[in-house]
Amino acid sequence: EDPAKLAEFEARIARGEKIEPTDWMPELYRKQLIRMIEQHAHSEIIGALPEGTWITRAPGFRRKMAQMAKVQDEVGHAQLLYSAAETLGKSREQMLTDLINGKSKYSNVFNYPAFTWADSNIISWLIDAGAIVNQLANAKGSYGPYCRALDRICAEEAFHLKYGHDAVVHMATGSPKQREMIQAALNRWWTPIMHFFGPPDKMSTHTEILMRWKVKMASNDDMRQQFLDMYVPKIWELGLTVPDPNLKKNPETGKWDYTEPDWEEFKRVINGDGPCNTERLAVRRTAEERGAWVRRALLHPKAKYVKPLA
Ligand code: FAQ
Repeated sequence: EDPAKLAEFEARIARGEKIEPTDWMPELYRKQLIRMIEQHAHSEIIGALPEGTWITRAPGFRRKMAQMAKVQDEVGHAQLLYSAAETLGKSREQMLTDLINGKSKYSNVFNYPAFTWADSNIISWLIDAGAIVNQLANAKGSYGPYCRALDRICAEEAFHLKYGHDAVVHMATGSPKQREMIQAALNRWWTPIMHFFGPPDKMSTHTEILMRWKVKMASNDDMRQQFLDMYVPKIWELGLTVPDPNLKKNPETGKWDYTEPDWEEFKRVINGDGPCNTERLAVRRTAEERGAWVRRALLHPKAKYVKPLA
């Protein structure tokens, strides 16, 4: 790679300029962004599934409507992110093929089941909270199309967070059975949530280069700490407990001490061997097969009402 071009590229990033699709960029920057944005897009469509199963079973009409709107938003986020990734030269079809074949990763958390309505509420509150911590930071990053997509996503996620918080407050201040259900769900989700921010910095493969090029604006451990700072007090406020006896803020370091979640479990889950990986991919595969005729019709040169995409 041309050292002069690389130096200019890095100088632009240092000045806080955005890199746009037609600008020169190192191949590794392109490759890393495709990997990360694609994984993020897949997480949004797969992420729609655990909560999606609760649309028909949400308690009451208003909750059903809100749940449906939220799930629909998540799928919309995937659309924005696939478009952002496409600007880097990988087609949407290829990305979806790689998802279905298990070649691309997506967030660990969506490989766990939402057993009860309370699980769905914990996802809506705390997974969205984690996503916002990550996305607000990275929206200030260097790649224009990804940052603009993240800005729009964050605006909608802010609504999801309020919806999720409201649902959890309702359960936590409800009957003893409701409190028991929400506590049980929190216990089930705590480890996956701790995993959500990625492996500890010392084990992270990509953080160094991604932070140098301002794609990632904070390390995995820093994002995890920020999440704990913002949400552990809110969890405690509701009279709920976190299933980690070692979780406490260390007055000396100003950081949270916690028990390391099982990183072997994390590796298994992100590499295809979690409780729901097979089921999640099977749903996507069916959706692809059933939607194939729509895509064929849209792309047909004689399609009358729709401008061909290609
Ligand atoms: N799950 O070197 P690092 C959402 C992989 S959106 C699965 O630290 P990096 C919205 C990583 O890919 C949630 N895999 O990686 C919603 C790499 O594997 P590779 C998704 C993970 O990229 C809410 C290996 O481990 N958000 O929730 C995970 O520097 C509610 C080494 O790791 C994003 O994708 C994980 N948690 O940092 C929807 C945000 N963590 O590729 C519905 C964008 C790590 O070498 C309902 N992504 N891995 O084979 C990022 O910010 C980063 O990619 C990280 C990982 C922070 C996820």
